[in-house]
Amino acid sequence: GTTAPRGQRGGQGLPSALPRLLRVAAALDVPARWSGRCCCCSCAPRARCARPSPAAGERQGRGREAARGARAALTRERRCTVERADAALSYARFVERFAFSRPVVIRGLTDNAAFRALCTRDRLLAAFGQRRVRLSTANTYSYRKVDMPFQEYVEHLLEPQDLALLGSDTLYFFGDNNFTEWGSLFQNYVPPPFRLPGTTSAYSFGIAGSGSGVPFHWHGPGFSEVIFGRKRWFLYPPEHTPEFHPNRTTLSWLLDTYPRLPPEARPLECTIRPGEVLYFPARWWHATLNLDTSVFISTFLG
Ligand SMILES: O=C(O)CCC(=O)C(=O)O
Repeated sequence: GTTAPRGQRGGQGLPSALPRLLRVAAALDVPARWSGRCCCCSCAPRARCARPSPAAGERQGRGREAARGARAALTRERRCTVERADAALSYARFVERFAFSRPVVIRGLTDNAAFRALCTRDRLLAAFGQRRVRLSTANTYSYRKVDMPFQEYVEHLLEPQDLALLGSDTLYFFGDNNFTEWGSLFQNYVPPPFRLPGTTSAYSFGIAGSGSGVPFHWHGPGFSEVIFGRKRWFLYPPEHTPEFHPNRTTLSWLLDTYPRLPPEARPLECTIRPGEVLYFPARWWHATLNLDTSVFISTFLG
């Protein structure tokens, strides 16, 4: 979507270059994986899961510790502090309680089983593999864009988040969609039925690896739905600017900053799964973390 107010720019190197070992595991309890490929270090093909060199010494120890932390962060589904509702939520109640004041996770609001069937890895590659997609860097102020064939993205870039990478060096496929070329797919998506007066809706579709996500930013209101995978959301009201670095990944924020936050400074948070949509009101700060390789779509109301 559109991004937040302009602010601090420029990278800050991570304190240590963590080894590639930090490719992190997805959780084991997910009903349907998108790729069908296992992506944890213990079962990845050897060549793709390099061990650090013995000379790496102390760095190796730190790396292992960080890898454990990352694995735990992606495996654990913490409690949901966002209000929940189900399909019985009326439009009047949605407007009165949520539309302009607080986020909500609604279960059963849409039925996207048919869309999900079109979004499997094989079907998307068969239909759109040769189409070019536009990737954005996964930082708060997404400036850099890279175009490449969808198949190349899936086969070479769709990997678990590397902890050593900054968000500004991580490419994320979300938004910037070509609605002409991909129209045959998007016309099968059933969006959440709730609209806000005077707004129209626009989709942003994406696919990203486990541990990836978008760091804190804000814009207009909208809905987010995962088609495959689980996505953890972190949200703050407009008056609470979160502590974060705009060029670092959500995963590094979760490992480094989140544990230091006193309870009153913690964000609202919730992990959404297929069959649930999350609504965020205008100007609410939000960051996302894909716990699995995920296929997802936002409906922006603007
Ligand atoms: O789904 C994501 O990872 C990013 C979603 C987001 O930030 C948005 O919809 O504004």
